[in-house]
Amino acid sequence: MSTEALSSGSTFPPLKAGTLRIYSNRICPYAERARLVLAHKDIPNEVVNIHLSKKPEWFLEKINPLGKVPAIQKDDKIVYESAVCCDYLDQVYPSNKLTPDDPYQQARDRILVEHFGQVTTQYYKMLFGPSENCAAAAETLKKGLMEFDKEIQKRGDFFGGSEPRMIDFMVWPWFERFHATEKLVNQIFISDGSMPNLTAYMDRMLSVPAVQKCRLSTENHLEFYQSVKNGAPNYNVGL
Ligand SMILES: N[C@@H](CCC(=O)N[C@@H](CS)C(=O)NCC(=O)O)C(=O)O
Repeated sequence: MSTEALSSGSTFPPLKAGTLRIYSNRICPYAERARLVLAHKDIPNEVVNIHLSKKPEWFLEKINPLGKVPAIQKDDKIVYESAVCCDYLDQVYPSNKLTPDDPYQQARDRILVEHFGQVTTQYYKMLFGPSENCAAAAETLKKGLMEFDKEIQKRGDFFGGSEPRMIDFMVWPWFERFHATEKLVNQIFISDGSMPNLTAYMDRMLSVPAVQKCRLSTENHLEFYQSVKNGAPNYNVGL
């Protein structure tokens, strides 16, 4: 169950022995990666949401000196950085394995995640950069996504092939936000029909149980981004 984000001045929520905890935030796409893995593998966990602009002091002191979500904790073991958390969870809870056994496929998937990093860079430039650069960033973003449209055509229904695998959960959170972003910045970069494989993929992902469990609606994302633009991010959106 997701609860309101804890802020500076809050006290550290006592740990329950043997319970896996995720430090998360309802709107963070990186945290969503780890929550998708937890949901897909049906790993019991407790969610502690962190207010990202008024972080609890204990979060930096005890959990992640980088101050970022996600982080996961079980007893005295703490792991952070989304890709590290996801790989760690996949190894420690091996049922419903998400990472390919074949080292070459594993390497290719990691390379694809690196390429996706360029897509997210353009995405944030478009969203939060100077408005005069927005159209150019949207155009570059679209070019980047075109490559993913070609890639999924080669790979199958999902980037993981016939079913969603780790690679899908690493990239999905941004796809989830694209329709809200198009409305917010008034730029079309995915809904113009030029990437039919990718838009079919987005529809398909919406019926994946882990995605259904973790996602926020387009309206929720829109509301959050608007709250950021207004200077008062609402990290409890949808609660
Ligand atoms: N490289 C990190 C990025 C995580 C990240 O940037 N999380 C954001 C929220 S979406 C955050 O915690 N921001 C707080 C901050 O940077 O101070 C990861 O993959 O986990």
